Amino acid sequence: MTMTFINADEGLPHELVLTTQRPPYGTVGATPTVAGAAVPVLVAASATAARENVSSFVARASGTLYYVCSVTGHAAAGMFGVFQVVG
Ligand SMILES: [Cu+2]
Repeated sequence: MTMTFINADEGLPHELVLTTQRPPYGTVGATPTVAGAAVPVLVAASATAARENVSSFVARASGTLYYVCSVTGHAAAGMFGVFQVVG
């Protein structure tokens, strides 16, 4: 799977990890548990350019993963979602 992560937020940096760790998350976010499915912190976008990272990983089993922003405080504030692997 190829994942494109875009930070279009001009005010804040963001990060993305995929994890099997369920919410709730503390101030430090979550630990990545899927090899290759972590995006380093993308700095805030400029007025003219979003920040982008493309990463690839192999989902080895079906199930529920969570995508989580691990910048301090972001996951605790609700910056996460669910990712279903089927097949
Ligand atoms: Cu964030």
